[in-house]
Amino acid sequence: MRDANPKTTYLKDYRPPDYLIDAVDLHFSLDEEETHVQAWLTLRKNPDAPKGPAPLELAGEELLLESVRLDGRVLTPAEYQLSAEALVVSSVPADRAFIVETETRINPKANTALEGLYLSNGMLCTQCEAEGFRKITYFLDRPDVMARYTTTLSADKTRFPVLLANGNKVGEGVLDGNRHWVKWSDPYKKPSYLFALVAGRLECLADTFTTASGRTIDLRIYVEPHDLDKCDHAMQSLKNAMAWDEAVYGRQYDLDLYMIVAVGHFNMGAMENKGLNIFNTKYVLARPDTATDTDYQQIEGVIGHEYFHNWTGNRITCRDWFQLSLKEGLTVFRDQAFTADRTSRAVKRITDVNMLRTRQFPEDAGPLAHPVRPDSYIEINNFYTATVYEKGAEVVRMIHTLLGPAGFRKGIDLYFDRHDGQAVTTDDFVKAMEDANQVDLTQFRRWYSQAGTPELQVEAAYDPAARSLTLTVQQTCSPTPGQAEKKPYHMPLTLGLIASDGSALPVRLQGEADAASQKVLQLTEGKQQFRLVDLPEKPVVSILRDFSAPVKLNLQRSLEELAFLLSHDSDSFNRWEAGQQLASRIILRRVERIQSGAAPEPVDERLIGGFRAVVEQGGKDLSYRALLLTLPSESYLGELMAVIDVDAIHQARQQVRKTLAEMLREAWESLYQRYHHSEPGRFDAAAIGRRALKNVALGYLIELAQPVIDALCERQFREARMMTDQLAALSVMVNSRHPAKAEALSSFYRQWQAQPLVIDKWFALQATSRMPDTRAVVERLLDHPAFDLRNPNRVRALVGAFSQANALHFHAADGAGYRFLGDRIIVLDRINPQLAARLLSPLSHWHCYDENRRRLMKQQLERIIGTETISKDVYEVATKSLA
Ligand code: 0A1
Ligand code: ZN
Repeated sequence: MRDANPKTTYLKDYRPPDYLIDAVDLHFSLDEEETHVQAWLTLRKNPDAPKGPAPLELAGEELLLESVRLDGRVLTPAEYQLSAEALVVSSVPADRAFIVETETRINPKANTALEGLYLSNGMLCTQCEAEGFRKITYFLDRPDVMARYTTTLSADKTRFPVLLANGNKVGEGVLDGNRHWVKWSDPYKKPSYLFALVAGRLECLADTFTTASGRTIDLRIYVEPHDLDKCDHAMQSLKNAMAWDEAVYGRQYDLDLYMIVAVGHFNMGAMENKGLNIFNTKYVLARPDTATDTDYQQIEGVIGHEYFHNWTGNRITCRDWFQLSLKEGLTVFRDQAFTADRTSRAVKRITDVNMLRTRQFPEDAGPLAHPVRPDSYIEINNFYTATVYEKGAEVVRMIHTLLGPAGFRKGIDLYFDRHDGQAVTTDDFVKAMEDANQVDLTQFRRWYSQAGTPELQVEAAYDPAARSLTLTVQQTCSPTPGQAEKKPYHMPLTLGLIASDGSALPVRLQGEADAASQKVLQLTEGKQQFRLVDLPEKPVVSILRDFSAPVKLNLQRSLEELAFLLSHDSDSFNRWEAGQQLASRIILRRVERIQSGAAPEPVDERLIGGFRAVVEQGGKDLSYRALLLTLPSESYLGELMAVIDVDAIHQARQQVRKTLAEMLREAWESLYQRYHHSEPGRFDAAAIGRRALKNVALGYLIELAQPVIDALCERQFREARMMTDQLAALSVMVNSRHPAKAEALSSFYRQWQAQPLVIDKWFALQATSRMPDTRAVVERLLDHPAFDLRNPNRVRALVGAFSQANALHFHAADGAGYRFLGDRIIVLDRINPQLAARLLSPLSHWHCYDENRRRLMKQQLERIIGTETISKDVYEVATKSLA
């Protein structure tokens, strides 16, 4: 291991910094292999820190120190201590401001971890969150140290004609030797993780946005020159996001310039650096023929997310990294609402819940479970998790549901007023919500400190004589590592009641005067009863509408009742949910029969009838209909089993798909015929819906294994002018024994070899195939000339897709899938520890499988831990997974 005994950081040990930095002046002389960094830090003792002298400890890693000065005087080596992690100056003035000046050298080309300053396709760029700034210069690299930055960049004019940093450009000039310089100044105080610079041969798409108060903001999207034709959608998305934040939150942009740079090598999705966002190309570049509808929507979502961070993250930032969800949970909540407003509210909610259930719920149920506000970490980069982001967003959403939109807005306004320019905690956020609404959220705060997914047991008893319904709700939460006992949560349960004719019954709680078509119940006890009155008939209960709390709900229902809700629930989430439950029950019953060797039963008529009604009757939101017609995913079905049986799940689900394909054949055909016309370049919700529905129909039709359908599919592949259609057809071919499959794959490759993002799709499609030779194909693809372990998108497309989106083959009973992943992680860890650690997560779910698989998965984890030179990133995930 690089560090024999990696150190754990605890929330309980938080102390304010001993020193503050008011101003930072940085000078970079940029070069691919030898960048020279001079930093002038204006420091002073923190008045809130304990009095008396304290050594000044500046974090720094992988830096070559050339000199240190204190107030202009060169320090001798005896006056400071240097270690692999820090530069410590023991004696600095305690009673006045002083300047520490350092000169260091770094090698961006050697930086394959993509943290700090690195090279991507010849362009120099930075990634500083969470603790990457210390790989650029010695610094108080913690978010509660906020400073004003000026940055001067100089570089060769030919290789780096464009030089960018945070803030506004305040000067530029030429230098000898074909070099030039540009100076940037950021008037806003910021933590070091928001620092950024970019240098390269870039071109930009420029536009402007006029704010509500009439200021004109320059907008620029910088890309490699050949990508300039794929920036229009990103630009439009940015303008939409700016307008939305003004309309919904009353928040305007605060600098004169907003820049986005797209880079081909990036560990995550994108980064909200002040005034200079750096994005993974995947979330910027789009052209109708290269990007799918999902890509278009995700680009708008991620552009929105980073833009919204300007207020929730940058102006108000985190006190320490345990508070990460302060900015991430809130900003995800904001970007979800933005996308819901821009697309289909129902589809967005369902997509988000699907993601929560298949990624966050397993995390919360496994050895890596941690609270939304974790208590400790070894490597903070391991905590950019579904829990901190997605569950964090659900927690904010519950506050929104409890307070209502107006109350929430009051709370967030107060939060902005109170904390602008500060580094704060999730507690400060909740406090602002409380104070603005005069409510007590003490118990609610448990959502931040307790890990695990609560389970609700709901029973409904109707009393015809009293015309009342008693709902008994019990909540429990299983133990998680370090938390044996859980206390009850405070959560909103949105409730509707439906009459036998499908109409809404008024919801009135006993003792309350008003009735409404739905109500938000407040659950606070471990066991609690709600009495609903004035009910002329026994209602069908529709609870947890819109998925009002991130919980697992158990409520006994007949298949009849589920079919009824699938056709009648006015809550679009619960209507979809009913269909999913209906299908899940039927598929899981089949799984049991497969396991016991019993003959399969025919597929229940209620599912077929329910689907038939959805196919035939319509409804305006076609994307929503496409979701109603999609069976629960294999990973969600797995979530519902005590011991996941990947083979039986796959087989059972396939059988049901095939039956639905056969029974509704004409309906699928007519759907396909109705919507198959290509509509190049159209990305409105209606056109997206038509494509989604048509491609769902095609997916069912191909299960019929008939030459006419094969031909239909091939035609769609060849004639498509939109990537959504081309990829959908190719996916169907790759997952079947289509005779033209091999030819289609190679022609797709030839057509798109110059577009890395499309080639990523080509890798991922093959990695997620259900066909029996998939693992062999994946192994072969490792040797493909276009495969590159240094490019995270490529690694995710092949290794990530195979291990996270192909349960059937990854979990092959002989353990070959696990060994494949173990091998890759060991090699990758030396290149990019952060990415290697993220790829480990499938192995942490060993407890969900049978004895044999458990053993094989743990074997790989042990093997990884036993590897010499393992990073602390991988060490933390692997050891905690086994604990
Ligand atoms: N703050 C970014 C995500 C991000 C986090 C870490 C990174 O590198 C380690 C990069 C990006 C966001 O939420 O979009
Ligand atoms: Zn974020």
